[in-house]
Amino acid sequence: MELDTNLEQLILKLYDIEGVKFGDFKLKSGIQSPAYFDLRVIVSYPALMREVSQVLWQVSMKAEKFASICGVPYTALPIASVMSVDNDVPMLIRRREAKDYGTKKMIEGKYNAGDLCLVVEDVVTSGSSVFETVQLLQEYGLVVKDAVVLLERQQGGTERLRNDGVNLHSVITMTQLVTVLKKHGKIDETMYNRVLKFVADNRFDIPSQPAVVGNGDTTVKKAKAEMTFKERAELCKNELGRRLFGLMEDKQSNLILSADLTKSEDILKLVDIVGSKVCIVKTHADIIEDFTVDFVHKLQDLAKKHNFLIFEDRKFADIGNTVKYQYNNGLHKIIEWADIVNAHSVSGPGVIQGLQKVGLEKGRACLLIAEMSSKGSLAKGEYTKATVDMAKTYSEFVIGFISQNRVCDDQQFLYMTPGVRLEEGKDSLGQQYVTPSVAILQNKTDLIIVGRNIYNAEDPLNVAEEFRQAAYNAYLKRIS
Ligand code: S5P
Repeated sequence: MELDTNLEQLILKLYDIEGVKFGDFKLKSGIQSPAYFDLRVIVSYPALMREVSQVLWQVSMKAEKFASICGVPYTALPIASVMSVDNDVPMLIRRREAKDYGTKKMIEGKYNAGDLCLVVEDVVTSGSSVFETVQLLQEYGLVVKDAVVLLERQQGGTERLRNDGVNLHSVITMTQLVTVLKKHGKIDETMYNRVLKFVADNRFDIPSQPAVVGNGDTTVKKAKAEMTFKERAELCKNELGRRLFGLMEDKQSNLILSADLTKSEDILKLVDIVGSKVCIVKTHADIIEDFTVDFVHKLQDLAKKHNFLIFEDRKFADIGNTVKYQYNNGLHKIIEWADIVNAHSVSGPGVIQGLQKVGLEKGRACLLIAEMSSKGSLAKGEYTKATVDMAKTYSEFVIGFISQNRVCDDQQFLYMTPGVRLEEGKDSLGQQYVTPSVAILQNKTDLIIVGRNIYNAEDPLNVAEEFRQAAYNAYLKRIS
């Protein structure tokens, strides 16, 4: 466990610039920790930045020969840049801003499918940040076998990553760090013991029976990540929401058809063709030129035949009293036939109160629009956060969100993403598209909403099946 003097000096420098601190710190997770690391400060110390990059480069020699390197954003990004320039090895940049740059490539730089890429990180705790970057690189066809990290906190990250098929090579471990700092009188014996006890007590262990995914030679073992739809159903406070969670798993579909056609006959024809592939059919009643009660009855018959729910994409946005009438009255009488409706949060909680006043007793449910797929949407940042808070307050009626990302961690909610095509891109009126796997795996939403790509297809059934498989397999991968 002896460190050479250069590494000892490096640890002391990191301590001096307050990249490593000791005391009582509340971590993001809410846990109280005696040690805290913030290596972002390194950018203010160029000589130290170079030194860190050099030691990381040295340990990267233990890795299989790689074609490029990629830093985990943000702290490791400048470190990877220095490693790249100093050693003349190409770099890739992983984007983080999926939210506002939905259609942009998430990996920047030149690469070929099958290239080996080394991931660079500053600190590893559970290994999840490194793994997220690895997954994204893999989605773009790159291969990752190794990652390097400056500080391994010894809380199970190395083991978890190994379980995911990634060898983590570290420059310094937490034990080495506190040993050096104690030796040089920077921390006392009590703090030294506290840190080591904290590490031992807060390990992220690998589940005893990891799921096995993949096939043939590429089979890897992965830690179980997340609850299934069926498990999440139990958290949902709305009966229809619970039914939807179950239906998705029974039908193996997290695909929503957006039936944006203007003639009722065309809609019914399309829905009968693809109904078996979807869990929800979404309508825009106000674009249907020949809307009648008869159309509604036929749509409901199809919903029974193919077992899907009906979602009227009305996007209510007025005061409570008005939306109550818009929902219950008027030509469309939406309350009579739509299982699910949605609302903008812009007018405040009154919009939900108005809708739930008539909707709850009929067993209906609502979604809030937390983000939009269109370019320049104002639904972001604080607006999105306030929308999430509103949903939590009214979770008997609100079952989830229209959003491009998993806008909160709460698994009682469903996250539904529009703007999905088999290839990323955009239309001429501001719509921005991501692929099913970006939506479900990377942005961690639950359902995809697809319109034109299906109803304009020559063979809507086959295309719908392609979307169903892509979205459901991405979900299976996420929970495995
Ligand atoms: O942010 C949004 C929210 C919704 S509900 N962006 C969207 O595109 N939608 C709806 O999803 C939109 O009104 C349309 O009905 C569907 C997307 O259709 P597509 O043809 O672009 O797949």
